[in-house]
Amino acid sequence: MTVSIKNHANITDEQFKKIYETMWEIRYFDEKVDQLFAKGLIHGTTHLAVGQEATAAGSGAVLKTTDWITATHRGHGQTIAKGTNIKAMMAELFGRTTGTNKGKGGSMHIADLDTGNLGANGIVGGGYPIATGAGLTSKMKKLDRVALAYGGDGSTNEGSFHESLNLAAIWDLPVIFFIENNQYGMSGSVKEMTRVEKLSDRAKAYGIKGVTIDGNDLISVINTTSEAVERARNGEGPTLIEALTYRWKGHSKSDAKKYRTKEEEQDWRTNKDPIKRTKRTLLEAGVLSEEEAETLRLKAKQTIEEAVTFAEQSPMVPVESLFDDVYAE
Ligand SMILES: Cc1ncc(C[n+]2csc(CCOP(=O)(O)OP(=O)(O)O)c2C)c(N)n1
Ligand SMILES: [Mg+2]
Repeated sequence: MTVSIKNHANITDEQFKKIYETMWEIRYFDEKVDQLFAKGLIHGTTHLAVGQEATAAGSGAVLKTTDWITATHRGHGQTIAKGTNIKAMMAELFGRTTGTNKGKGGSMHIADLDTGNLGANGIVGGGYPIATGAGLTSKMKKLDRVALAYGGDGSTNEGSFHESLNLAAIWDLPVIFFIENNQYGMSGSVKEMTRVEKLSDRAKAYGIKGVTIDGNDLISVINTTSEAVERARNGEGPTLIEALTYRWKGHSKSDAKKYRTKEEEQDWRTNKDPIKRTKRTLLEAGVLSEEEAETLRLKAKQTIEEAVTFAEQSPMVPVESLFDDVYAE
């Protein structure tokens, strides 16, 4: 049965419950990573997407497993929403052989071809040309697969973004450029970094459709992404989606967040929390009861705890394997 919440993707009640659970998995995963990093159990650096759960969960939910994504440096949520095994993700962060990349990639290189995840990327804007190439593959081989490239607001100032949009436009490629505008690129406010009012206005320069949405509104994310996916599958070319959201935590580690006010942070946390908003929407639509919502939240928490146990009990990467899988045969 479809719910009374009007949605372009015909998401069912059961699917909405799953999406709600996914949002909690994303939140608890990144909260846990934050704690583990502070304890020195995870190394390198990590970029957390706490507060950005609706963009990942909503867009991921309308893609098929065979569709592709390219994730960003802030990509744990995008990866969870696309269906990657959470235990393997956690093991990857712990540098264990059971990780998605056999423990040698870490946070910014998680990739999972089985679920269509072509990989996170430490190069800002690095995913756009890869997704555009995937879109070209799909078109030339008639695969009926779409490619969705996630990016941040800051990445839209990179040359790779503009070149990819132009190529995808002139060749009508089945690509979706999904911008998570979390208001800042490191310490730079988006308002200081571009003269355009909306990042989606940049679509006009390439003659494609661009739309700006409330990225903390799950239904809006689902509707907009599924319309873009439909256009892509129908051969109508790429779409640029700008989803307005906010990262609750610092850019990466060691960020004193001097470039924004406590009041601004508090406003996003209390009044615009995407999980709280989704819960309210689903309760009002009669999709969820308070008890079910609580059960799903606790289930997600449990999933993350089990992932940590799995990672801790997995073997470390042996030194002898240092050069395995580094070069293609
Ligand atoms: C090509 C490139 N330039 C600079 C950096 C350093 N860097 C890492 S993340 C980041 C900010 C990216 O901002 P945005 O695209 O808005 O993503 P967010 O971190 O806000 O999710 C920068 C400048 C990089 N990794 N790659
Ligand atoms: Mg940003």
